[in-house]
Amino acid sequence: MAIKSRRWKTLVILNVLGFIGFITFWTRTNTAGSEQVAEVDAGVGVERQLQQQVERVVVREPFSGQDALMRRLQDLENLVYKDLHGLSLSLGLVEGDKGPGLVGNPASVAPGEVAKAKEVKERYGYNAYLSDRISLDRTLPDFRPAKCKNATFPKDLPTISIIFVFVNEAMSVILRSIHTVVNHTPAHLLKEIILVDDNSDDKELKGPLESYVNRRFPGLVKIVRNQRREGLIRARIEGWKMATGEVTGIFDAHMEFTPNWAEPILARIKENHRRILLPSIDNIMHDTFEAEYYGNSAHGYNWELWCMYMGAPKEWYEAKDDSLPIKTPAMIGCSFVVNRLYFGEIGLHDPGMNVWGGENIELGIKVWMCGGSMEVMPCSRVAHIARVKKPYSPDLGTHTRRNALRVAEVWMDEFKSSVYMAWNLPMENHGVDIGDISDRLALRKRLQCKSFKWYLDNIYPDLIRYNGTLYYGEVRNAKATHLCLDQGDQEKNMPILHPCHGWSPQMGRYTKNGQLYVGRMGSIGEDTRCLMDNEVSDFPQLVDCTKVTNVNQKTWYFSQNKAIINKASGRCLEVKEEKVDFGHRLILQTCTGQTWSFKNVAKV
Ligand SMILES: [Mn+2]
Repeated sequence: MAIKSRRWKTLVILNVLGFIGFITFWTRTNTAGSEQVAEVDAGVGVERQLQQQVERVVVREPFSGQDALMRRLQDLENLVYKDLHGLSLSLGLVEGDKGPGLVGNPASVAPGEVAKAKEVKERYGYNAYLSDRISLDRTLPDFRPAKCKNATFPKDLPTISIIFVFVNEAMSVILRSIHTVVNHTPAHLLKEIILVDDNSDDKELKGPLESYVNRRFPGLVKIVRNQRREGLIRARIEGWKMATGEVTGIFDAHMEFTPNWAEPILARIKENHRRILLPSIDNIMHDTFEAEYYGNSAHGYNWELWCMYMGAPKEWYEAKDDSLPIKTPAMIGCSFVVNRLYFGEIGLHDPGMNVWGGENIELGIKVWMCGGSMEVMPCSRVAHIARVKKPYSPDLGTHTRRNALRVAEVWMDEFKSSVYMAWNLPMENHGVDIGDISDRLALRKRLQCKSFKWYLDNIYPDLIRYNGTLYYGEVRNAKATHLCLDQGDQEKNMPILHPCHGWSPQMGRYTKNGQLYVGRMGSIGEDTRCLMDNEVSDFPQLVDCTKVTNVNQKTWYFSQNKAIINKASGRCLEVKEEKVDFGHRLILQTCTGQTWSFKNVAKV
């Protein structure tokens, strides 16, 4: 339907423009050699404006046959498409300084269009219907720290190729990414834009997108089309192969760029080509397209290798200059800039990873361990739509898990058990086929990279370490194997027995030091709570381990299929049949010989 009505609009507008064009052309050829432009009766105001613009663009040379005629038609076409925005109008889209949502303000659809907009949103994970009405050229508020605004840059910065990867993205959103990057990147630095279509289903993203970019930005845009869906990770690599600029910028195709976003980054890479730079990412709300400032931060991750924002390092705050680059252990992943050849040298993304997730963490770990660095630039700002629904498979976690295990096996040395723990997988016979990693191990060797311990000590000291773990996973008592040790109601600090489900509230860990933790593994900040016998209560408590001053009270003797005995009291953690929720209660009592088992054994 949308395509049909667009086609209809295209026809009408091209007819109108063609008519105006003919008149203009006719008047020009009839006054050839003269500076004077004939007055035409029809469409006076617009016509006059059009003539002035023709004056501006037409190459002045005597009328000489077909060549000149063709050139003039070409000029006319450029005029119509560029200066009068005919091409975007024909697609039902808006260019220039008009329409709703200017300067990043929230926009909304008319009351009568809400239902339609909702339907479109289900498809894309953002309000694509609204996006179609917002100018492809709209600007955003200047969120840069004040000091950035006076910065100057060398003229001879490296050139950049911009790579946008998409699958089934709304056309107006892709075009806004392209328009704003063209608008805000100095032309002499923008080598090319590469669109990687990861086998989208939407027909609009084939011919219509191609003809738009070729006419609107002649010679600037290259398109790579995957014949089958490769996933974001391999699709980025395809785009990189096509690039010729000195630097590559790799982005999601739902971004908006802002003035001077490129220069600070390119200057930083010019100084040292081993730096991977991340623009600061502000948010575009998926519903209203309002731009929202996101504070300056580094990008970290947890042991499942899900990324997250985290505070900048202490030194950055101490320097009291918010325009300085922020050292970061990894990246969120939707936008990064890297010297093209250097990205190749350090092995790009791991092509053996599938679809999405984990590649962003791998790149951070790898670049630091192998002699480079990764930084967030507060002076360089882009905005990104956080989609409520992601493309590709509905269960992205399966891919992320597999990719995370590849990262663990290649890069994490004695810390790799933590990734298995976080996903609650045994370290052997886990049933996840991670594929061949020999190339990646060879890469690490070839680049003579440092150890993961060095990386943790120096680059990501905030990540809580779990490599002192002996056993992990669900914890069962032999007398009630359908029940698992569970953190229970967090407020009450009382662990319980609950039917087993294996999710994080039942994640147990027993360490070399004899501590028994129950609950989700931490990443930075708060750690999991541990079991304590306060020598008074008949029930165990689950508390912040760092606050227990009597070490013996939080220390337990245990080995697989044996009793769990507290060091301070000598009492055992046991179960007792009772009329409580699931028929059994956890208690501390004189040992009666009950035994426990953890689901998994950690191995280095
Ligand atoms: Mn994204």
